[in-house]
Amino acid sequence: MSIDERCINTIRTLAADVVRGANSGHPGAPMGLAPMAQVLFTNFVRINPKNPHWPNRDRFVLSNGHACVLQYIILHFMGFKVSMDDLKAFRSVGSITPGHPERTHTQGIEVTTGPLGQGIANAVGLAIAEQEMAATFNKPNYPIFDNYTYVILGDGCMQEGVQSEACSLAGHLQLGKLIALYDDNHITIDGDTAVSFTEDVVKRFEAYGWHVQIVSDGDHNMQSIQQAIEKAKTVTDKPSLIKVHTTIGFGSLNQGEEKVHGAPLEPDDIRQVKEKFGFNPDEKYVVPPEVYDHYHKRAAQNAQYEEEWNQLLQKYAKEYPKEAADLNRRMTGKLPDGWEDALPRYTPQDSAVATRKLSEAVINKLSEAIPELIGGSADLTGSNNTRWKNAVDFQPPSTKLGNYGGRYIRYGVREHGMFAIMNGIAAYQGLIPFGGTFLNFLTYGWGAARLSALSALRVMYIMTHDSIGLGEDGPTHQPIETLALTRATPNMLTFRPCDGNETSGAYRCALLHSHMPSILSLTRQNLPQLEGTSIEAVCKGGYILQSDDNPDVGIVATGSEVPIAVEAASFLRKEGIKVRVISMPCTELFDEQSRDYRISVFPKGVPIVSVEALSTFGWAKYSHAQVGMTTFGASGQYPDVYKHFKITSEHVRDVAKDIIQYFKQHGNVPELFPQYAPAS
Ligand SMILES: Cc1ncc(C[n+]2csc(CCOP(=O)(O)OP(=O)(O)O)c2C)c(N)n1
Ligand SMILES: *[C@@H]1O[C@H](CO)[C@@H](O)[C@H](O)[C@H]1NC(C)=O
Ligand SMILES: CC(=O)N[C@H]1CO[C@H](CO)[C@@H](O)[C@@H]1O
Ligand SMILES: CC(=O)N[C@H]1CO[C@H](CO)[C@@H](O)[C@@H]1O
Ligand SMILES: [Mg+2]
Repeated sequence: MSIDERCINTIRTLAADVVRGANSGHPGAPMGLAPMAQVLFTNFVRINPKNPHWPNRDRFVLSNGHACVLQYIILHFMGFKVSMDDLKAFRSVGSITPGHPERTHTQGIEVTTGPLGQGIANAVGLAIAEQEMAATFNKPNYPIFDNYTYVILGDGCMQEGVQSEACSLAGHLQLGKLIALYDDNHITIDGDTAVSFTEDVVKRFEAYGWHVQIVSDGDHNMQSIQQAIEKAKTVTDKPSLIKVHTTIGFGSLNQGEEKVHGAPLEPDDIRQVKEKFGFNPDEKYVVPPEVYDHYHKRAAQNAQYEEEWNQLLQKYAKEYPKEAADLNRRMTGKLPDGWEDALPRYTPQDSAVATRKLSEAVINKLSEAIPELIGGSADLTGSNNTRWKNAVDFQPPSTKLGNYGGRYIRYGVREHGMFAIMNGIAAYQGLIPFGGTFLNFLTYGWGAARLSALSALRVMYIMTHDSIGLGEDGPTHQPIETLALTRATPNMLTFRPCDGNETSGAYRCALLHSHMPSILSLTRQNLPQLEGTSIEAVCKGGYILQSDDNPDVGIVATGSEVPIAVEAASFLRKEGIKVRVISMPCTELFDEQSRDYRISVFPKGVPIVSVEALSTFGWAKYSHAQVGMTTFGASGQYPDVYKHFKITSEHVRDVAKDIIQYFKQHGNVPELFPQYAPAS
């Protein structure tokens, strides 16, 4: 038996043991993918367990994340911090070997995968980032960034829409360093792919502009896998797809059937697998020393590659000190000194402007101050205002539409793809992505947006047309429930700024939170610059914009409804009622403030009315009465739509008066942030 066969059989038996040990998981794909992984990791993928974050490492993505036992085993073989005990703890709470790969949990996992289709789209982002970094930092004789993004994906990923969006763009962008291996095993959970997936994948990818090869026997013919990857590397102007025919659960009595997809193999089956592959059926979790040796040799070789790269970088630093310093800064995640000074500030005398336009002003400034910002839009550049003045498009030079040093990506009408690609770009290190579309289309790509949060990536979602305030386009385009969802999502910040200062403040906080995504919810309609707004206050989440002493009532509002609250307050004052107006650009950050601060903003005994032209869901936490949406919107000129749904200063005034009356009659105003008293 060759050493390669020995390694492959070890992967197969160990995968069966690990899944059986956890009594949960997916043995079929790892067993079928073992030869592919063996070829990839012992000949191609350059990663160094001693320094998992080496900038010019190859990136590997397991898009069919359910096969993660395979990835954990390879990392273990190589000497990453994944021990045999970690493998034995697969899928248990607190382990570094969760049920699907998570970049925040395990060294060597580049992106979080499992929701099918995301990984391949992330890989497109990683490959974009590599091209961008290469174009920015490489100099003649200094290929500082020149490495590959390898992906394995299965039938499930091939069927998902997000994959099509991203791969179509990858073909257009001619991402020659992206190499995807498709595990064509004809099986998904429902059985043979004949029941639902009969398209010609090869033709589809060729039509996208990919270079496509077929390996007809991925179970035995390592040579052909090897040759196909070598060939793929020589194709520099197209991404590569290698369709590899494999047998799911290879070696099991149920090989080739859906039974091996997602359940542990029966103990008897595992015994016969081990006998077949030359292992003692009475032993578990066996890794022959020669297998470790083989992988450790490869790891040592990779460490050597890194060493050579470090030397290259040292020479580079002497010749290009400025670039080297910037590269170093970016890799450590530090923003450039003084970037905050670039944020525009406004005075109350400045004219009324839509926050999407104010956002454009911020982007114009920050694109210069922060060279690692890389923007884009899902075909709404004009109305999103996401493209700065001197922006160059990120495009293959052959298109004559831009170049790879360009920092503006034309994502096309591909929201889900854009979000997943941004996750890949952010995961690469050294770049900060932002992308624009209408707020209502955030949920078109929610699968990826949620993963930005789960995997702690600084991605900025520039979401315009953020309420019924978009007017004529009507309810199909008017978000209602969207911000309730983003606010309910852990590790994600939702900003709805009300004017220029707050828009600058929203960008500031978004950039300062380096381990979470931010949603910037921006208006189409013009908004006045409100006396008392501040950049700095945005990071507190909510603050007193204006207040009479001992107010009778408070009005809390966000974004375009803050001016409505201010006008309602002036009406109330005319009637001798004392009012406080609270601007709440980010409820999540407000919730993090001390209870003392929160009570100083929402004093005990003062009834509060909330105003937001989106779902009222969630506002009961900050108010005793809510003005907002409880239905879908309507098509019409935006002032008429606001009137129709009674989101007006007059109505807010009336609700405020009503609630003051109500509490006069009914006694105590319920406290909004009661001190938690644990039961004894
Ligand atoms: C977005 C998404 N939908 C559904 C699932 C549940 N799921 C996990 S694996 C799988 C089938 C995948 O088939 P394939 O990629 O061919 O994997 P194989 O059975 O060959 O291992 C499904 C539907 C998922 N993980 N993600
Ligand atoms: C914006 O903030 C500055 C302080 O940074 C302040 O002087 C100015 O009045 C604020 N603008 C508005 C419109 O409140
Ligand atoms: C640092 C490093 O591994 N660089 C390699 C990236 O890939 C190219 C092409 O295979 C190699 O020539 C580099 O040495
Ligand atoms: C539709 C729209 O608002 N387009 C605007 C986008 O931004 C450019 C430049 O700021 C304006 O000129 C357009 O009117
Ligand atoms: Mg399959």
